[in-house]
Amino acid sequence: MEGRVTAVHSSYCLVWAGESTVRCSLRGRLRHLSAQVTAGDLVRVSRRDGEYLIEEILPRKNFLIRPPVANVDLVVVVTAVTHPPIDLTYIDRILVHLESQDIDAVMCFNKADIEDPAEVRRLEDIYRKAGYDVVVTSALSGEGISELVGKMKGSNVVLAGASGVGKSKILSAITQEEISTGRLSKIRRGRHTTKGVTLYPVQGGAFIADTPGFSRLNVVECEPFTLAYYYREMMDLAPLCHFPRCLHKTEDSCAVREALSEGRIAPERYETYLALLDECLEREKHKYE
Ligand SMILES: Nc1nc2c(ncn2[C@@H]2O[C@H](COP(=O)(O)OP(=O)(O)OP(=O)(O)O)[C@@H](O)[C@H]2O)c(=O)[nH]1
Ligand SMILES: [Mg+2]
Ligand SMILES: [Zn+2]
Repeated sequence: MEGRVTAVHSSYCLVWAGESTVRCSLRGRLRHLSAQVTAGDLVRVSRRDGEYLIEEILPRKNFLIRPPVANVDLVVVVTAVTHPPIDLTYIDRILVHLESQDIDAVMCFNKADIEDPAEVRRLEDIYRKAGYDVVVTSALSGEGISELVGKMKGSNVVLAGASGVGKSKILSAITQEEISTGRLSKIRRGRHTTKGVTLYPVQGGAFIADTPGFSRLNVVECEPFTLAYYYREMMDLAPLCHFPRCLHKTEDSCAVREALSEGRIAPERYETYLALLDECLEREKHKYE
């Protein structure tokens, strides 16, 4: 039978096999797999002497490094507006990484119950215009939670975003599981009962994983001229620029800057593009030192 790995412990894995979770051993010749198997993996499982064994890890369609989850269909990028203050470069760094891995993303503006609705709408518009699906939620009041679940059907979903934006709270609103929030989640994380991430089954065949907010994310690792191809609103324009390796910075006949001046690209997105571009250029410079 086939199933999806939902958690990895040091000597066994939990595998969701259709309608329940089974505990699968990694013994004998399979022991070497314990280093490789990750939450999200699709596996073939056999039953011998009443015990489940993982026979094979099926080929992965992708692999997210931070957090380590295999076969991700959708990442929900969660943010607040002022609690904590939104960091557009942090968000766009995640979105660029996901575009480069060909993983779909949805933007989620959480804490709608305490944020200024006008400001939420302004930020919503920026990401809608950029080509992203957006949902506004309050994990506290429940607003938008069923809409978010509706976007998840059948998918392997990861919640990502800065610390304190409400990822764990959203997960518990979705799964009705008692998952500690705030200070408690940190204590929980320190215990290391599971290696890496735990996936929770959700109605409709979906899975969802919580992750801790990362204070540092990897620098964008792409050639400078390819960065615009990871901005949804720029990817179709970049090939129209006069220079084939246009950086959309100061070059003449630049389709991206033209779209910016005509209001088709949000200045906020262009600003994070320039910030991430500088990182790419910096990296390139050191590559040849
Ligand atoms: N008012 C309000 N507070 C919320 C909402 N969602 C979460 N919070 C609160 O915000 C704080 C942080 O929530 P968490 O769910 O722990 O945030 P997190 O994103 O999981 O943070 P890390 O695990 O550190 O990455 C907690 O005190 C929550 O109760 C919301 O929709 N509205
Ligand atoms: Mg959390
Ligand atoms: Zn250009």
